[in-house]
Amino acid sequence: MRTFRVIDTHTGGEPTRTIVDGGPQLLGKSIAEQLTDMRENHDCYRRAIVNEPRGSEVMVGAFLIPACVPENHCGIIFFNNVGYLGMCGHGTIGVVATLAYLGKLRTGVQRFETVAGIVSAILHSDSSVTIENVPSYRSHAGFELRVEGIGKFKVDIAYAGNWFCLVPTPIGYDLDRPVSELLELASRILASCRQYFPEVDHVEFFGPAKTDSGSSRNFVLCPGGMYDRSPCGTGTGAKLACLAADGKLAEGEEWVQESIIGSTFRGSFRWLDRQSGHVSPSITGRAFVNADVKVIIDEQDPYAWGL
Ligand code: PYC
Repeated sequence: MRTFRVIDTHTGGEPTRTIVDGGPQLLGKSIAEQLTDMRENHDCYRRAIVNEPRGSEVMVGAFLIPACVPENHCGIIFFNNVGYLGMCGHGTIGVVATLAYLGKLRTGVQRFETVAGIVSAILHSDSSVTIENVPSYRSHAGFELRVEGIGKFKVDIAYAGNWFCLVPTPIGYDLDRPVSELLELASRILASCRQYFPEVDHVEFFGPAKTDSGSSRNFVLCPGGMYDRSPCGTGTGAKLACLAADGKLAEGEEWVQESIIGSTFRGSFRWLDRQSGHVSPSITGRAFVNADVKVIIDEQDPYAWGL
């Protein structure tokens, strides 16, 4: 019988399950090399904690590894039901809450190594967390996408640690439609978009905010075919990069992104390079710890390592 420890959090409704003890010893000098080792030799840990019967398709996992550079707090490898994520905003907020719960968070701004680059985070006295994401930018503006049976419409393609297809107006769909319909539409858009931009693995719809304090509401399709319950940290970063490029939001101005379930992230950006449109997005949200679990791998259980 093998055991390891995970801490569950949710950030605006979106879960993160962090392996804090008993995970694999990864080989490699950089996080990229360690990701390769995890993917090729220890993928069973990913499947065990995010896939059924222990996990679910909405679960995002995080594995904490020692920092390659001593000043950084630690490295984080994020994963989901179908593979690995370059970065995860709600997940980073969840990891900070987890480290605080364990009493392992140092004070002040902490730097985390992710596959996409360095992300800094600070835990505030009200337990909210602000993360500063990797450099983010819009690569294509108003790209005309044709989707069989739906028609032609314009989308933006942007990077914020993950690649997004941003659909400004969900083509005759409002976000109050049943989630199953939004999922189907977003999946069809993703399939079309990937013919031109194979790197894109998230689709984001935008609609008007539901509350007076909100700037906009979104719906985000994630790579595993499920939708983000939170406003998606990297998705909000991608939106901020587009708003910056369009001159629709000023540096430092606040953008309140509502999720499909009504949870919110507060965002703003700092210019890194106006010419190339690179920004540094900041996202503030709050995560709650909701389980501290001993995972049991019973070698007699055919599904111990997940379906
Ligand atoms: O918050 O960046 C995020 C995220 C990516 C996928 C699910 N959540």
